[in-house]
Amino acid sequence: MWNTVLLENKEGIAILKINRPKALNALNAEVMSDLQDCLTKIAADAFIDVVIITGEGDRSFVAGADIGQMQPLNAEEGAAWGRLGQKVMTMIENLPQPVIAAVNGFALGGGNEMAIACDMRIASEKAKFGQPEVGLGITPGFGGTQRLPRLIGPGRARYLLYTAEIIDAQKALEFGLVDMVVAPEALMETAMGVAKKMQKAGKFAVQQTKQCALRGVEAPLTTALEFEAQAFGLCFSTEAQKTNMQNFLNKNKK
Ligand code: DAK
Repeated sequence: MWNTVLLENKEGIAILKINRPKALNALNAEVMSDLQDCLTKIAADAFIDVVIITGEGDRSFVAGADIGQMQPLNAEEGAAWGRLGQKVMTMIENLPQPVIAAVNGFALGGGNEMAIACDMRIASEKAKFGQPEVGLGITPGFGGTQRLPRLIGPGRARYLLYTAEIIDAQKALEFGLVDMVVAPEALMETAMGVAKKMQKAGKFAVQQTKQCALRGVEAPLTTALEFEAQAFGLCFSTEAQKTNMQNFLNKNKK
């Protein structure tokens, strides 16, 4: 359906692969356009419970925005490209389903920004992370200056953002940039295992919890707690809440 993005639905778990392996899955205009289309479809698909994003091939998740395509841009075009990238990363972040980044290799620049727009990150031992933009004479432009400090704290984020240093998966784990590090051959199996745990939980409850986690951090605590109270209340109008709680009560009677 798309040239640069592959989408497969494995029993309700969608695997979205960035598919430009010869360019280490660098994000060019075609990938961005395919991604917008694909993410719109995923958001509206009631048969997708969880999304896993990964890169095609065994070398790279996404090695950043396409440098060849960016090099000739003027200031106005650069700003437009940055806004498009921000829009796509925000589409990933705002998907109703939880999103796992299965980082199989390089996650650099726009690739790291894509990984941090996901709900969580599972990394292969071979993965490498960084924001090399300042070395190219630009700022990170797909949300990195804002999402990275929110995820790992201002000190570590500024270290990565200002030095352009590339770190390995173990260091990324120490920095809190990734949540788990596994052997390369175990990456997809581990991501599927995590996805299945979420799938087993109540779908509505998981999606509401995601909304609270996402919106809450941006809001003052009192407003965020009100989101939580409303989401909590809404769950009591679902079949899953009645059935799952009744099952628990029945089990305890035996
Ligand atoms: N763009 C285009 N092509 C890339 C690429 C990239 N980011 N990364 C790799 N490739 C291509 C290489 O050109 C090469 O293509 P061929 O020569 O074979 O045609 C192929 O992938 C294999 O790469 P290498 O030959 O370089 O492979 P190595 O193993 O030697 O090195 C590497 C792997 C990942 C260390 C190296 O490729 C590398 O350093 N790549 C660039 C990584 C990088 O700097 N990424 C950040 C890109 S900048 C903004 C908007 C957007 C952005 C910023 C601001 N505003 C509007 C403010 C976003 C910026 C970025 O993401």
